Amino acid sequence: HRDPAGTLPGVPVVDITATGPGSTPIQQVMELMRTHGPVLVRRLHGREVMFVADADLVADLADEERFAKHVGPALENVREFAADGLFTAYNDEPNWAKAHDILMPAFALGSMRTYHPVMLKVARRLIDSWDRAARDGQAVNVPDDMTRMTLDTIGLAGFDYDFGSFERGEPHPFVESMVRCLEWSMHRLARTPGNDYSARDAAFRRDADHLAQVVDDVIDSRAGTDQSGAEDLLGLMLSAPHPADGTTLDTANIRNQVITFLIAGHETTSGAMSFALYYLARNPAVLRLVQREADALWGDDADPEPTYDEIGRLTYTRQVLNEALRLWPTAAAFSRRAREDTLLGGRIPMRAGQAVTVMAPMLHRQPVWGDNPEHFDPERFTAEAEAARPVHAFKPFGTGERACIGRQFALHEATMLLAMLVHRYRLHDHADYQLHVKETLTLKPESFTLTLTPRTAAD
Ligand code: MNH
Repeated sequence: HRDPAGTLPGVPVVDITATGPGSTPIQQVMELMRTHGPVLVRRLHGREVMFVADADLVADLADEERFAKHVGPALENVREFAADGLFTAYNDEPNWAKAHDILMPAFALGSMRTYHPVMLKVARRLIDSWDRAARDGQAVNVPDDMTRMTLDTIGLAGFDYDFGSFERGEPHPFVESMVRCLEWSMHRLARTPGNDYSARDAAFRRDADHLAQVVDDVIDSRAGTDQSGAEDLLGLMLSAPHPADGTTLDTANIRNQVITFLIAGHETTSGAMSFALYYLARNPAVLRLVQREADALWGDDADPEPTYDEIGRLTYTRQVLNEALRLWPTAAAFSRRAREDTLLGGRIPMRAGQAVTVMAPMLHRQPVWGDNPEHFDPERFTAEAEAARPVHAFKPFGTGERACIGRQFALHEATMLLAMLVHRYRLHDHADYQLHVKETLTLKPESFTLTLTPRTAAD
């Protein structure tokens, strides 16, 4: 156990027991950091967590020799339904390295070529749905539709399973159960010792069982068929032998991986695209530049067929996504543990096993980002600007060997969709939307809606 936090040199301790973390714990820590600075200890019912956003400290935490991923209390809760899936596995759990080695080839940049046609097919489902809304003068719910799109994409690209989300008025039941499971994981952190939470836990069990059921359905629809030619994620999991020992993943672990990919593969990407559209709707000059980039590729072709290579040329669109992920990194926090007794940043003593949580939204607002960090400006992500900035100042995908495996997947999917949308529609912030960030472990602009009109050659 560590010394009382008060003895850490220069690190303020903030006790939030009186109010609790509420329904927006990430934004609460952001506020605390605005008051107390980018390193603090938050105390809740005597439980302490150190939060860090200081750029030098985060750079130090990226040192894989001295620090590693920590499965913190939030991820311990997610383990209740994702167990030893890649995201929530402990570093030394054998299934982490095994699944990582088997699945890495499926996420190499070149593999995105394989997923491109599926991503395009699902992007067209979204566009069909938005065309109908535009024709009927109906508003679209941006985060709901982005979630439909990303869930269908990971389902089809990963597992050849069709959630058919655009044929449903309500979100797919998998999404509803998943959101409640994530909320349970988040709210469980705020529990007051001694209170009775058995009803909530029972409801959680029902939702977790439902997730498991959907996953069994996904797997069963493939079982018994020859997997040797299947190169999607499920095909690899069912058939690929581990390069080192020749064994495949066991059934229980495959279930955990499928749940993990269905969740990690869609929830954060949909939030990222939603925030990007929010900023585009509010920044007409930026929107113009994204449109110009798309127009340069597709002119006034009303129904372009974007190629894989074209997506790589949408560099400004990619900058817009990065800038949206800077202000609202949708997986906002990740934790690191000391491998040995060490001094964090040369000044904060940490014992072996002790952990800190990196708050990416505040890291992304530190002085290395200039004196107006709240300002949305994709110019921060030109190649020159990136080269001039410390490499660890931007961490929306975590760090080190446990960083996001799906980064290229997310960026390809999101870049293509954004470019297709701005090429096709004018976006109208018809409700004068005031940003309200909803937290369900991940972040989304709640109830953000737009109305759309088709672009004409003149605009
Ligand atoms: Mn993703 C890990 C953010 C898209 C699958 N992801 C992480 C981590 C962050 C993250 C942060 C590290 C967490 C930690 O250190 O505890 N991920 C994102 C964001 C997006 C995203 C912001 C979209 C934008 N992730 C995706 C997609 C997939 C995916 C898409 C799958 C198709 N992510 C993962 C998996 C891990 C992960 C799997 C765990 C990797 C590992 O630990 O081996």
